[in-house]
Amino acid sequence: MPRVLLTGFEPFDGEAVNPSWEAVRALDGWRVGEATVHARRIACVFGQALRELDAAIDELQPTLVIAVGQAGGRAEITPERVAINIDDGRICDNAGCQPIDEPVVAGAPAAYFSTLPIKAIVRDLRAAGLPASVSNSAGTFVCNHLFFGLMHRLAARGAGVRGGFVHIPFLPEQAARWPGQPSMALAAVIEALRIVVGTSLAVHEDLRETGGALH
Ligand code: PCA
Repeated sequence: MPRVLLTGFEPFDGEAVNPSWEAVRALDGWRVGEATVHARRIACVFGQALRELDAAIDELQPTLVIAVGQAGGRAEITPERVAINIDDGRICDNAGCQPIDEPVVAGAPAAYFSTLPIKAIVRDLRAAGLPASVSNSAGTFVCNHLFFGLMHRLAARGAGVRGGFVHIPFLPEQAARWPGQPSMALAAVIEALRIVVGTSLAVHEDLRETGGALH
């Protein structure tokens, strides 16, 4: 039976929750067609995050891996297009470490593209009434680090396994502490991730939309 690995992060930067873990854990055990979703929580720590991801992939041998992270300040579900080979922490991770301008993997390519159908995902999210856009930067903190490590592993020995990263907004209770910040209700995020998984399983060749319609 095919397995889908969904990862979410532990809270970081003084927050009490991380919506990525709250949302993916709600989908643990979800059967979607032939596939079953497995949720794993990842530390918000450079290095350790990749070791935990590797262990989860070794254990589950998934056919699809979708990592999810919080992007405070964003108002939409944003599938990421590209992971870059740089760690440059604006803040410390949960182990207090702040790498500056270091490669995620020394000697690896500068970047990898997501192998999820990011534009089809945005199309399907919008059709379901959920705000979404393609993002062209996952930042340079632990989310990009995890995304890059995932794509590097899949490129090297993924055997056709597809993967990518999706950033999600704050939950309303987080945004309430930061007046003016956008947020999205947990139920909407969970619904969005169901669509992200379903579209990723169903669509193997992404749309070729031009004109910025899905950006
Ligand atoms: N968001 C952070 C790291 C963990 C998370 O959920 C990021 O965007 O890098």
